[in-house]
Amino acid sequence: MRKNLTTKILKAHLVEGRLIPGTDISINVDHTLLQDATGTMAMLEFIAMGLPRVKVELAAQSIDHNLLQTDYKNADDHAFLTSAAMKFGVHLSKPGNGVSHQVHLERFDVPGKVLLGADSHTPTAAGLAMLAIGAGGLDVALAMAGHSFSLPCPKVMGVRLTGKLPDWVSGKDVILELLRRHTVKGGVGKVIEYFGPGVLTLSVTDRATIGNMGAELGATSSIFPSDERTREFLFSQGRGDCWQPLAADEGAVYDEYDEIDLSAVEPMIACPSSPDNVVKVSEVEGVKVDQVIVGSSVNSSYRDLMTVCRIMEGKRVAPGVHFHVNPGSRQALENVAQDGGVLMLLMAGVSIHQSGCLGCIGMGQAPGTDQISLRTFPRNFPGRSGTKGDKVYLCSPETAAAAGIFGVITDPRKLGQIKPYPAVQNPVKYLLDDSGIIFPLDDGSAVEIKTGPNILPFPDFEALPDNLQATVVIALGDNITTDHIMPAGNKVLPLRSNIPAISEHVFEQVDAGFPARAQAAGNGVVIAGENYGQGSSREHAAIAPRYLGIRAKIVKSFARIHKANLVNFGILPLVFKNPADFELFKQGEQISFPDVRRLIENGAVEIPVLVGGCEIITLLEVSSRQRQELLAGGTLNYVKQNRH
Ligand code: MIC
Repeated sequence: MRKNLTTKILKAHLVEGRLIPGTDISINVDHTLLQDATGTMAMLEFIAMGLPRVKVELAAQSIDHNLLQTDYKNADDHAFLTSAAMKFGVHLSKPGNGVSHQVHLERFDVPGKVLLGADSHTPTAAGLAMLAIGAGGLDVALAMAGHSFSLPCPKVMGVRLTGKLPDWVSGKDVILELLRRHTVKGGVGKVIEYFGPGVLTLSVTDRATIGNMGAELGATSSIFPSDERTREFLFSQGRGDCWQPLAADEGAVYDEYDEIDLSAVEPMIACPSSPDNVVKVSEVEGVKVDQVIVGSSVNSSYRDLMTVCRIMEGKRVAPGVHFHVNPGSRQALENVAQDGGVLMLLMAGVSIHQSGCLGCIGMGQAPGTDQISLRTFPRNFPGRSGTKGDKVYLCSPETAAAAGIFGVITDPRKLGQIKPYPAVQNPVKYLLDDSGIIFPLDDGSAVEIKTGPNILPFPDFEALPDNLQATVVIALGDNITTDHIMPAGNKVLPLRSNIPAISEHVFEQVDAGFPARAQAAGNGVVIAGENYGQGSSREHAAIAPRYLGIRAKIVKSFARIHKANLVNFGILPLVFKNPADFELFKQGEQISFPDVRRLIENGAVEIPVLVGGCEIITLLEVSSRQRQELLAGGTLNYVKQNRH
């Protein structure tokens, strides 16, 4: 049968299972990627496995999230991660060197390989034809220890691209158009594979933007073919030897199809406060803007930054607007600087920050009360910027620059009245500088791990009891994000290696009384609607509720990474068999799961729950290995019990 590219890569990496969508498979992992917000915990988990060195072809660790050093905590985490990277053979990208995704794209991504990263935006590597998947930190730590990665076999949605993007329109508009069509749930359980004649017209960095925000569709991953553009990019990075051509077979079959005529794509914008709340920029023109930010996790490459530089060249930022640029990497900034871009931005009144995630994860750059912020970031979930009730829009660098100049949301095609479209291309040969990367030592055994007082050992979680009695601690609606469950921002992020302290912030923006109620309940349950746990890969959205006593979450449907994280930390991920039963579960209700341990041991999919005198059925759809992990109280317990 003629195969699509995703199937070819999965087949080449398959360890267990068959490629039947929805069934469990395990695949070999070639590269792993950690960042500091999820990576401190993941590194602690790797250390707990007791291995002398990582067992993957290439492991990388970036320090890009927790860059503000308002006290010792983040600096201690950086020292811990640096020492651990040196000890275990991991490439370390230093603070200020760049966002993990951009740095990996430039220096490490290899077409055809599998990358597992503790960050939902890991599929940025789609731009270089890598099958890159976001996962919880523990899954990445296990991959670093040489274990295969298990996931439900995805469907493959083929998106045929034709035509060529018009001037003032770029990769961000393509993915926003897909979000408009398919919503934040539309990609769940799928890899989005791009093919067709339009692919060749897109730069690797535009492809990376589209791959990055495939995470917002809920997709398992995204992928582009490896072609001439891929070869040029790898050559420009001095890595031409990594190139190989890769594509779907002619006439390959996909589980689902969509098609985009690139020539017909218009400038798009996601309105507050969801990445799928997308309209044409022309529909919201005239809204006054207070803040514009270009860069961070996505749209922070040379092409994106230099496009903004050229647009701002000889212009001024409108009065009343604060325009920030967060370069994706030092390499991108150095190349922009070499081509005169830094001066263009400074003379226009733009503030240039260090390379890193910054405001994208709420590490600074929070907008003021009622202020409108336009960002090229991937997410605008409520409160994620750090400001309650924030009004954050997501757009392309072109649209961001137009708002910077005019002070109101403006269709960037109007810029054509004042200057020609810059049509910036990525450099043929980048200025290369790896001084921000510490390469692995041949033998790191003598390196001592440095820990600070905020780095606490992983808490003990007990095994699943025979019968479970619990209280409904909270009942929520659809599309609850991990930002709702476990907020980020500069106050909370430094606590990622201190579970007792971070647990006090669970559901902070939704219901500040949650932690106290959960602890008082002893055993607790969370009830919610569709797509529960969408967004980030942060496993703290499972660990911290578990620490507070949450033993089960019963919802209408789960997002993939969050469901896997719940199992990893011993929380039962249950789905209503009859979604209407959702109405029976009110906050404060006492419920019970009779004989739950035996049922799980026996492989039962239907788990009865008693609520207010009725018995309702919930479904536990997990692999047999995950059943063992749930019984043990989590994956770490299971791994420790089975270590011989
Ligand atoms: C995000 O965009 O939410 C992040 C920051 O990249 C996260 C990782 C985190 O929470 O540390 C992600 O998407 O996984």
